[in-house]
Order: sequence, then C-alpha cells, then structure tokens
Amino acid sequence: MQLLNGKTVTVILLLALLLLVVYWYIFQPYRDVVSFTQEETTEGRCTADVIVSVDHPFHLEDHLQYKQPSIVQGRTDVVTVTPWLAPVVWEGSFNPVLLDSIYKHKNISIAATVFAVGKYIMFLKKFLETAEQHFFVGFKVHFYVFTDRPNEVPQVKMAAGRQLTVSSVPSSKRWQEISARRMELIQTLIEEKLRNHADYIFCLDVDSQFHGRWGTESLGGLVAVIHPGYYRDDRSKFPYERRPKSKAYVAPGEGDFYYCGGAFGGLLQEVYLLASTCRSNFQADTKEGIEAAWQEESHLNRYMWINKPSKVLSPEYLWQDFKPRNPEIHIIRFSGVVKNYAEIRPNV
Ligand code: UD2
Repeated sequence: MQLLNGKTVTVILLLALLLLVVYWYIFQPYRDVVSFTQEETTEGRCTADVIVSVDHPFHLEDHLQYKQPSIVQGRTDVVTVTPWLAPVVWEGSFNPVLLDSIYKHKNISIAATVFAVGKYIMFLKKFLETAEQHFFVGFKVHFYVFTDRPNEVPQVKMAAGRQLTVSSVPSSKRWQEISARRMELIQTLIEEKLRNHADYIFCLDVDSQFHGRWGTESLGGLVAVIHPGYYRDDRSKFPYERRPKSKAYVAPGEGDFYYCGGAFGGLLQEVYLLASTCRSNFQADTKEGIEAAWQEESHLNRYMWINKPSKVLSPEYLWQDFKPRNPEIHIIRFSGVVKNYAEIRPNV
C-alpha cells in the first residue's frame, strides 16, 4: 500500500511537470515579444497599453502621417481578395509610403533571378536599367543572372545596397528546356547561396521591362502573378496541362486563376518548396515521356492550385506590350516586350 502510494505520487508529480513544460512552451514566446502594463481605466477595465513587438509583421516605427484608410471607399471595379482571403494587389489597394516605412525597419533583402540564355541576353540591359528605376527602390536587392554568355552581361550602374552576380549555365538547343530548367537552378541557388543571405526572392522573365513601382506591396509568403492573357476568361479556357498522365494535370472544373511562369516569388522557404516540387514533377513527367503544355508554368499552376498563394499580384505586375491596356489596369508595372520568337529562340 505504502509502495502503491509512492508510485501514484511519482506519476502525479511527473504529470504535473509535463503540464508545466507544455504550458511554458505554449506561452513563453508571447511573453518574450509582448509586455503588458496593466492599468485601470476610468471604466474600471484593465488595458494593455504598452506592446513591445518589433517582430510584428506590420510594426510601425515612425509616427507616420498618411491618408486615412477606409473600408467603404476604394476600388470597386476589381476584386481585391481571393476566396481564401489572400490580398489581390491592384493600384489603389495599398499605401506605398506606409508599406515602405514598415519594411524599411526590417532591413530586408531581396534576391531576384533572371535567365538570359542565348540571344535573350539582348533583353538584360533594359531589364536591369528599368529595375534600378522601379524594382524595390531604396531596398537591398541582389540580382542573380544566369547566362551562357557571361562576357556579354552589360554594365549597369546600381544604387548602394544593390548588386549583381553572374552564373554560367550551359546553352541549349530547345527553348522549352531553358525555360523549364529554371526551377532546378532556383532550387540550387536557394540551397547553396541564399540561405541566411536573403529574405525574399522573385523569379522574373528577362524579356520584360519595369514601367512602374514594384515594391514592398508585393511581399508575401508565396506570391503569384495573374497572367494578363486569361484573367477575364472562364477557367475552362485556361491553358493548364489537361493530360491526366502529367504531374501538372489540372482537371476540368478545377483551378482558381491562370498564373504567369514569368514572375513569381515570396519567402525563400516557400519558393524553395515550389521550385523543388515543380522540378521533381517535371522530371517525373520526362521519365514518362511527357512535357507539360507550358513547361514549368504548367507545373507552377498545378502547385498554386494545391498550395494557394498568400498574395496574388494583379496583371499590373506582368503585362504584355502588345496588349492594349484594359480600363482596370491603372498602371503597368512590368511588361513583356514584343519579340520575334523565330529570331531569338534556338528552336521553333
Ligand atoms: C511564357 C512565360 C514564361 C514561361 C513560358 C513557358 C510569361 C510572361 N512568360 O513566356 O515565363 O513560363 O511561357 O515555358 O509568363 N529564356 C532564355 N533563352 C531562351 C528562351 C528562354 O533565356 O532561348 C528564358 C528567358 O528568361 C525568358 C524565359 O526563359 O524570359 C521564358 O521564355 P520565353 O519568354 O521565350 O517564354 P514565353 O514568352 O512563351
């Protein structure tokens, strides 16, 4: 009886210890970032009037004066939130001054990948020059250029805190391969060079130029850009991969939007997951003798259907120069140039 009591006491003590540890694990992190000063208000309620949390995603350091936001006035011609409640970024849906002020204090750095293989090197100069004028101006940006013609990379003067690294990649006889290989190179870049050196990454087509601000409003976990060619269409018209044999398959009646392969990004770890998944699915397809309709763009669309982006950028963020501007497009921020595919691609 004595022994049994001793055992029971030990078990109770162990359980109590376990509960204590679990409690500590759950509540300790909040104690680290939030400190409360309890005060009695005139109504007799307690208020927590001092909240110290520089880790808060939208922590405002400065006492900034900016236009009062409204929840009853704003854009009515476009949808600014997805059904899974991710913001859709349109001109007029955000305050750039406020966002820049919030992110300035976080000391963030952004990596941007761009591929210029074969004759596509001709687009690099304008891409970089216009990026200096519009892409995360005032922030730390590191461009990673992948090319088979490193000697032809143009010298473009960059602002302080911005730099460029060139990596050599083999050329290819098939444009499809060049385009698709990007996922593998992005995955390797994150693995080998970017960990602990960048917070966000954007992967962009080189045959494009910036025409307007692309900045902190675009930051998010997983960021997708809506393709300018299909955003008014029914999803049955989206050029998803439609053969069930492919790992990029999207069934009829499925799919949210049609996203661009020419621009996507987000937090490093999110883009790493995207790139490694698309790469391994692409390789699995190759083993089965199938290439998705729009290469990595098809795999990206499949990925984003299953793993919804946490921020969606409107077609302002990748327009096409040959398309007349639709009325809901108040600004074109980034746009693909008109090009003669037969002249610049290694194959047709
Ligand atoms: C679309 C996508 C592109 C990609 C492709 C399908 C947009 C605006 N564009 O563009 O991202 O998904 O369909 O594979 O969403 N490249 C070279 N050298 C070459 C060929 C391509 O460097 O010889 C690189 C370059 O960075 C280029 C990118 O691959 O910007 C995409 O190729 P593209 O622009 O020829 O593909 P396109 O216009 O069909």
